Amino acid sequence: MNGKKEIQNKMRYVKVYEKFINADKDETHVVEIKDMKFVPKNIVIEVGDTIKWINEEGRHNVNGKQSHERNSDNPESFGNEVGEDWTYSHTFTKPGKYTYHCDPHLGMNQVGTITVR
Ligand SMILES: [Cu+2]
Repeated sequence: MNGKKEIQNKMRYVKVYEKFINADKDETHVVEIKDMKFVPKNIVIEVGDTIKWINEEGRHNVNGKQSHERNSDNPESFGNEVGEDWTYSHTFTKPGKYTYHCDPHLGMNQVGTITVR
């Protein structure tokens, strides 16, 4: 058998295998609060992934709770209390589109979206 072709075939198996492994890997995505904004503002993740928000710039929070009218269509609630210098993590187990915002700065449009697929 042609040696080069054999290697190409093996590489193809490796790539398929890597894709399979990575599809199963739960990832953590970081969203930072910078200049009264969530960065990135909109993010797409996979079911089982975690978002870790990092706030090192003043008083903020994450409000993705269904009890707030903006977020009533969220598949599940998430969020934390207003405060300084925190990190907050949430693992998303339900697919769908989520909205959230910062309560003190909703008027300044400090908002974000998460699409879980
Ligand atoms: Cu804020």
